[in-house]
Amino acid sequence: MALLDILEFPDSRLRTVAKPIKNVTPKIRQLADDMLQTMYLAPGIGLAASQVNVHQRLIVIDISEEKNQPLVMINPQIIQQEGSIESDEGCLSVPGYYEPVSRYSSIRVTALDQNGNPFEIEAEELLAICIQHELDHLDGKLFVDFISKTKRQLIRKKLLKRKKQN
Ligand code: GNR
Ligand code: NI
Repeated sequence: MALLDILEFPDSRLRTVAKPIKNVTPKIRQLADDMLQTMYLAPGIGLAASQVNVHQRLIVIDISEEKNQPLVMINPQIIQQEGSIESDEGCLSVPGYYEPVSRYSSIRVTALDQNGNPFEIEAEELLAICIQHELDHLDGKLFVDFISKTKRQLIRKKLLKRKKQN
């Protein structure tokens, strides 16, 4: 197990579009484990490989209270979507900031699990929000792309200033 460094906005590497995973190798399984450990420690409810500077289509999620329901999704794809829900979103790559974002309230998603087996899930509310947020990371998008330019630039300025102080 290993803890991974999380890239922070406005790091341009977060804008990389991740590539599909062709083979679910032991290395990919190790990456998923390391991402889960990194996510739990942060703490967060989701993490995309893009955030740890690995530009392959892998996300991990755990929205359970007990933090005992890890979900690994490789090459996730939304195949159905409906409704809308607005909620305050945060991001481990935009630490300390929360802004309202509108998402589909209900989605169906296909993916491969850590053994390379395909599965399909229906997700609603927080799980649906989290999957859409993580999928955006794989496409180089961040929740701050959906807020006003003024707010985004303020967040950018403050995060850069904080980074300098560290
Ligand atoms: O930990 C996280 N919380 C969260 C809250 C509302 C909407 C989305 C998220 S995902 C975030 C972790 C993260 O940055 N994943 O990419
Ligand atoms: Ni995020």
